[in-house]
Amino acid sequence: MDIIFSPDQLAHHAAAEFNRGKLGPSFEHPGRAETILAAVAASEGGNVSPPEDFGIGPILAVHDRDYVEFLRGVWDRWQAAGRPGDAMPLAWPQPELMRVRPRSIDGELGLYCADIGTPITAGTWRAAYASAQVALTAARRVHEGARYCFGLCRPPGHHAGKQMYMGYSFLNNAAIAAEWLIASGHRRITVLDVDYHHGNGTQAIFYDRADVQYVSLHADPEDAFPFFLGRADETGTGAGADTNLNLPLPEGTDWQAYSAALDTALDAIRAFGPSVVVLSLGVDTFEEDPISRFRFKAQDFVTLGRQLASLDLPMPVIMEGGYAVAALGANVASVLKGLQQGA
Ligand code: Q9C
Ligand code: ZN
Repeated sequence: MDIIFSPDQLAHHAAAEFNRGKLGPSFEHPGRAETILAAVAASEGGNVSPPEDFGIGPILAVHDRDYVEFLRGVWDRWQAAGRPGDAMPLAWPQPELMRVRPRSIDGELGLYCADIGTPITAGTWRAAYASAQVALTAARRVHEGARYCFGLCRPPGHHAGKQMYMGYSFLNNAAIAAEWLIASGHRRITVLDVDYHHGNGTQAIFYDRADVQYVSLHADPEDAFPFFLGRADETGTGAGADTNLNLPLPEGTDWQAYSAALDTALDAIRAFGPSVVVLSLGVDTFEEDPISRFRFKAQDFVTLGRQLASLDLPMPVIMEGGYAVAALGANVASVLKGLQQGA
């Protein structure tokens, strides 16, 4: 399977992150991409290509222009203000406040940011832009006939909304790829999200769309990030009624329980009848993941790949989360192996 990756993606590097009330090293760091790249290049025979540059157009097909311009320029403005650390908001416009754009950079950050775990750094825009181009390139490879292509996206994307960043995500790589595939002539697309966390951004972007189905298996948001979206009764709206399927699962879910829910997900995808499936692949379902609470064993990732292959559909594979760095590359390589072995 071909692998798409750009060294620009290493440019985002948050100095620190709040975890359980304590400032510590960031879980989402450049070493994740490096270890995945080493493992998949070894197991897939070294077919690594840089992304093509699709420009800003396909990004603006998903994200609002003011948000994209904010992301592109915020670091320079933060620097010009003489700030010594990474860029983070000081306040957020909850519903009892007004959603207005203040002159203050601290306030403007709160307009677009939704959590305290996603600092912006000098290289954030460069990395997020490259990550989106990686997803687009993987989508194009599949559109042009490849069965699978691995887009080694980093930073991840599935928490990013049209005008919102959170959960280590700035641009929604999977949504950008899916929208590009629709624009390229596909009439029905599914985004299948197997990251531990609900892909709130992807769901929201396509919630009223009849042509893009979103299907997600994830930790129940009653207990887990992103908390405020991802429940089973969120099924889509308007023209998109019944095109959204959330399968929240309890903490401690192992492969056996997951596999049963995955059968439900795959049946829903077959019923929808897409011509391509964009896979949002997170391996933070692993039992040793430091911020997650499922119990996948290493070998379960091969089985996951094989079960996904039973869809018998072309699939750009878009990297999302996974933070157990020692096993991260092997777990991703296992999914790709299982996909190619087939059901
Ligand atoms: N500070 C993805 O897997 N919560 N994002 C972290 C520890 C945010 C995960 C809690 C988790 C976001 C793409
Ligand atoms: Zn995740």
